Amino acid sequence: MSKIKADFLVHNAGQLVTVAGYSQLPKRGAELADIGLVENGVLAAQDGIIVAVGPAAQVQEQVELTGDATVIDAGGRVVLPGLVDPHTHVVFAGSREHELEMKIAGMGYLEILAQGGGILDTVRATRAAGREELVAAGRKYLDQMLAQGTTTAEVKSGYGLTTEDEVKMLAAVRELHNSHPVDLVPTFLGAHAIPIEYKANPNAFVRLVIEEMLPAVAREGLAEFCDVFCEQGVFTVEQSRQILLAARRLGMQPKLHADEIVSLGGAELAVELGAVSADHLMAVSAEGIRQLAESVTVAVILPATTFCLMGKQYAPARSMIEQGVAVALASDFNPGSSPVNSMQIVMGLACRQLKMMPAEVVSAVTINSAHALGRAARVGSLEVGKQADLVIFDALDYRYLMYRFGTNLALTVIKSGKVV
Ligand code: IZC
Ligand code: ZN
Repeated sequence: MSKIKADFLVHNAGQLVTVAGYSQLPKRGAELADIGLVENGVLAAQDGIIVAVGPAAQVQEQVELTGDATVIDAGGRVVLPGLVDPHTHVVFAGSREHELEMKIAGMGYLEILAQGGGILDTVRATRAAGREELVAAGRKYLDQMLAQGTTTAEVKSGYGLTTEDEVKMLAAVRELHNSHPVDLVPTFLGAHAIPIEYKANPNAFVRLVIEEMLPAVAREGLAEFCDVFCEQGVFTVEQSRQILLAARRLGMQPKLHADEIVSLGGAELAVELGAVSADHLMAVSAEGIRQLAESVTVAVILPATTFCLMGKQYAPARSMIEQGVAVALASDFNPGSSPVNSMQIVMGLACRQLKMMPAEVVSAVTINSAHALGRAARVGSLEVGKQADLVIFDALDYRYLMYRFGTNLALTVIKSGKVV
């Protein structure tokens, strides 16, 4: 029997968590706890693609190493698929630490925004920044994310709010995607806030998004998805529907900031449009949960946002899982509501605040988050044919990753079969 060539091998993984078997459809209910754990596992790759994975004896029999192969001893530790962060705003200028005092004093997120701060503060800084400045800032944050185990991340525009500045942001995302190891998935979020100059006429801004921004983004092929911040005082359900329908006509698939603070029916709209994901859902209705459970839409939950907003009400993850909603987790990294870019912190919060079990959390930050980005055929699990994106953690049991909190446990991050 001829052996499979491999130029990369990780062996002696005490727990090789493959999350295998769910590349076609996202996991629901009890499937979330099925994480394909292999004891004393080995993974082999060639040219960045996994060629063999499983128990040591089996894989070692199948593969033959090339002369220059990289061989890594995991030292009995935990190995997971590279983490997939399906909701971030990682490209922006400036920062908003001054909001911390306002929030401690009890001021709400939407109140800060209504006074021209919040997102609009970051819009001012981002408009003033050149593309190179955005790329430099984004690179720093992506370095931090990669070092903490994130190998694929979605990135939204939405701090430009003019055609030129939105295109500038997405061009920065493209430049980062082409020059940084983290794979980036671009989303157009021109409808992130009503800019000050359109405050008296929000519908004119919606027209600008539909008639000018979307065609410009589509022309350059700058975004795969389109998102809208559907929220009280931001964009209504009807405005969100119009924007996402127009985006879909131009080939951009819908995503939605849904029911984050006020229950407006965002989840229901996401389902109606067949959106790839409905994100936040802290204020989702019972009907919204019921509809999500019967849909293809992945519910992306962002517990670091609730934590940083000092919110009392987390998204009802347990109820969603029990009713059959496909649940994923993301950081929502942004300069306002979630200055958190560590998926490990999100994982710790998911156990403590969402009452998700550690195995469910593993699925929610790997294969289900890949589904929330339409990337499940390529990443999110350790299976033959997929990208060799994996992380060796300084842990002997995967539950230790959620048990510890706030320390980066990623020891070695491997992207497309290369240590980064
Ligand atoms: O900059 O505040 N929720 N958009 C919707 C955000 C948070 C990002 C921000
Ligand atoms: Zn967001």
